[in-house]
Amino acid sequence: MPLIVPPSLTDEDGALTQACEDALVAIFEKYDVDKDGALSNAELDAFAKDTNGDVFDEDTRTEITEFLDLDDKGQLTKKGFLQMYNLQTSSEPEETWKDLQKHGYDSSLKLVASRSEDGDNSANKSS
Ligand SMILES: [Ca+2]
Repeated sequence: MPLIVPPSLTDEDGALTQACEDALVAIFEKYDVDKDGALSNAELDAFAKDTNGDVFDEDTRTEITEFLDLDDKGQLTKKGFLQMYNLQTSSEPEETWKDLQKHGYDSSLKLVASRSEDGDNSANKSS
């Protein structure tokens, strides 16, 4: 595989770039099946399986509930999801790239994988 230099996922302050955040939010919303703005255990499991091939282990779960933003039901919020990726990206950007590619994004953060989203974008998201 040729060595490509993808755009940075973080800015000078270590925050996720807008393009990166947009991609992650889209992934988050894909797995937030009931659209309550947070990932339940089942939703998080589905995400982890698609991303890593397996559900998060106990340690990772503990870290998530200990360090990341949760809603009052203990579910990982969108903010927490972005926090998780901010942490990972600052230490291991290549891991985040791997995850993004897994979810169909190319090295310029464009969604390239074909998804069945015909008629699936009618949801009116007004937060
Ligand atoms: Ca949810």
